Amino acid sequence: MPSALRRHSRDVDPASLAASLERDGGAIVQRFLEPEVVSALAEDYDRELAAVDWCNTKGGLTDTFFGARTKRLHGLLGKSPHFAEAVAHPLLAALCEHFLRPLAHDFRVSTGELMAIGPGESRQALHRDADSWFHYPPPRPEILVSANLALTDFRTENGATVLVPGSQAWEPGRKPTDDDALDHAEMERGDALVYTGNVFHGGGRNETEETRIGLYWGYIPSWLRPLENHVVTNGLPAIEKAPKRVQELLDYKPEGWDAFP
Ligand SMILES: O=C(O)CCC(=O)C(=O)O
Repeated sequence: MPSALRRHSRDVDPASLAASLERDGGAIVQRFLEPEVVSALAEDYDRELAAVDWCNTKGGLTDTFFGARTKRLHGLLGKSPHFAEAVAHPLLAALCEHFLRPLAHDFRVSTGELMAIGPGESRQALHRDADSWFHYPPPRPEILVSANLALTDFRTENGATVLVPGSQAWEPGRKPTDDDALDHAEMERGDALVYTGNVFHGGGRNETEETRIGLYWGYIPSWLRPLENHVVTNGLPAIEKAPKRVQELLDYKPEGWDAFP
């Protein structure tokens, strides 16, 4: 059983990257985006993060899954136009071709979520993101290809994402136990963890005084409904300014939005 995620450079052959995801369910790509784009994203989202409280998506109520000391943002294109560069990343397009093209004619972004894990946050329960479509349980093909871009360094101590390599291929019903090897996706700012919807993972425990910030987004076959309605969360002007392929990936079609404020 593999226990450590492979690390690739940004110029990796997409077939090798796909092979790492087939083996482990995830891999790290170093310097995934240009440092200037990473800085611009971090600056735009820092401003938005400062304006919300911990556990903001649950109205401040303590929630062990969403995290009592975690902030989450959606509508990420409306908050930073640079999100378009993340969404259109060629390596993710190649992974979608590998995992999703056999299932559908095209792909869509399901949701984008900025996840800021604050000091004192505990480890999130290990889960599979593809279980968001719980009416489509395992055994199922990979229906979700995701990235978590490090906007701060990710370390074991500050809440780096925890992943159970190989668990994407487990038999239906098997759940992680203390005997299963965990990998902490330690990354430098600008690296990205890319992973599939069937692999068990979760946010890590943050024992430091820093906030760990990850920019998550994921792609699904175009026939599956996205978790986020991107026009509603981002606003029409942000979508209309985006490149055509990004509009398609965000499930935007020009018809019918005239009445939307
Ligand atoms: O923030 C992370 O590292 C992962 C969080 C996660 O998997 C989730 O909230 O679903």
